[in-house]
Amino acid sequence: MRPAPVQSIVMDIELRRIHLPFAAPFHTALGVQDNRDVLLVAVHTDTGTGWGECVAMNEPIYTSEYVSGAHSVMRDVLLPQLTGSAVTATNLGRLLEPIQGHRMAKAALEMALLDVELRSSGVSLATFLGAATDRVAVGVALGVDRDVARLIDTVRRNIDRGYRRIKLKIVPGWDVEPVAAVRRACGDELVLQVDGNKAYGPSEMARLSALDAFGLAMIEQPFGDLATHASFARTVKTPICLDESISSTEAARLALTLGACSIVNIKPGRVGGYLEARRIHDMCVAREVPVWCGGMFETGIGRAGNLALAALPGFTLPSDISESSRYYDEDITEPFVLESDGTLQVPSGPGIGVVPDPDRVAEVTTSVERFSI
Ligand code: NPG
Repeated sequence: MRPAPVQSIVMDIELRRIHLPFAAPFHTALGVQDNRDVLLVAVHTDTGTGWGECVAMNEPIYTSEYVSGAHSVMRDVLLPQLTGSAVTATNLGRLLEPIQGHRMAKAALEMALLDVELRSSGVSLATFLGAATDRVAVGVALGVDRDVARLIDTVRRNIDRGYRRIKLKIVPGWDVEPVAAVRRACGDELVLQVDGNKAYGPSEMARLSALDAFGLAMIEQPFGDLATHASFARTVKTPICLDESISSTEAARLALTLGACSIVNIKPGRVGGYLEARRIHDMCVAREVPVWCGGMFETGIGRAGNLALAALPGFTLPSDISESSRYYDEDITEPFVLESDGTLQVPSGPGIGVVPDPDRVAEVTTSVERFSI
């Protein structure tokens, strides 16, 4: 049986913005990212403090959510909605039900509540969610690099580092050629997949079908809508995975029913939290659909939570949970370091199993507000 978290009395909620530069810029169809402006949520209760991370990006380029919007909806709508209620991780969804969307903001709040409640019960998030392992196989996502020789070099370095699979970002005009070159240079053994981040239109289907020749593990979200993916999936043998389109269990069920994908990327922030992420996992397991955990350049806080989720038995494909140094020279928690077998250790301590370093957090903080609810 899955353990239930102990309820804590919420005293106040801290909204903290931090600014972290990336170790190197990251190019995708969505543009170039070279830093993250992160919203952290700390829930202070009678039993201690819990931390959550909002994965909304600096700009509304991945989905409509973005960090300043998440901060504002949290302060002006979500927290006032909770005023006067005995809020817990389990009743949060119901309390916030009248508020449409804003899943990344809701997820951050849920994560902080889960952390503090599980901490006071001495249970890890991994155990609470139903983890089947203490190590998670991980891959790495590589940005668009239009210099093929340098791209191959980067792929080789990451294989040598131990990553279990390589995901290449693609954009129209930079897809078949780099994939062919990497496959040729690195051999058939390499587990390789691509991610289009919705950058393609239906007229590019025929061109994308050429990717079938390279034995890819999957093609991830080339288009924006389910119907186009469903017709594409009927013409290619490479499995299709969806990311941006999967906003909830119902969205995932519809995508699978329509044949728009046969693999699901689960990002807890995108779907409104770890509890909904687990529901999607359970639904996919029941349908024998493999899942993996996507990444949003998380700090150690989000990375810890994602490792707990990715330890569930349906996560049979390597997740986008790179080691911390891939994105940050200095994180706000102890860094996650890749094991030689291409896995990361699932935190086993209570709650999310990591705590931010107060000095490091103070160093990168740009604002802090505290609210009583
Ligand atoms: O490892 O955390 C990571 C990043 C993985 O490439 C990654 N994320 O589409 O999944 C994605 C992509 C991304 C997210 C790109 C948000 C841009 C914004």
